[in-house]
Amino acid sequence: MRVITFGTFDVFHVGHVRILERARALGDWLVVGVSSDALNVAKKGRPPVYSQDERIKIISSLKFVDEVFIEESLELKADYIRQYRAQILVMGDDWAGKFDHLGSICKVVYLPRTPSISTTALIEKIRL
Ligand code: C2G
Repeated sequence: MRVITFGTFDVFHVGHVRILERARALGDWLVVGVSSDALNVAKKGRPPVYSQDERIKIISSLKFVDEVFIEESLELKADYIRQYRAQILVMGDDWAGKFDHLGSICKVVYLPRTPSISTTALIEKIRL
């Protein structure tokens, strides 16, 4: 089964590792859409700490990731799912319910987030 997931994966941390590991375990091929710098500027008003090239390099180096591409728009999920022939879409449960409409083209699974860690919390901690 081919699994797809999406994310920014900025300031890479163990919560990111755990969702990717669990996503891969649902099938035997994991494709990861890494959000572009431009998408982050448009949606969050600032670029990520790590550039998209750095984020792509990190995600590509993981043993449980098979394929990586740049996610250029949040609205193109159905196209990416078809293009990469994914049978399962995995998202963290911070997105619960948001992608249920894609259930017509693939199985949609929301996995629990790892508690007590986030890019935002890490940035705050480093700043102190
Ligand atoms: N995550 C997690 N546990 C954490 C932090 C993050 O399981 N403590 C998961 C998120 O639920 C998400 C993935 O790690 O599935 C990547 O998180 P983000 O980089 O915050 O991704 P996000 O900005 O939510 O994705 O189409 C989605 C976009 O690409 C944006």
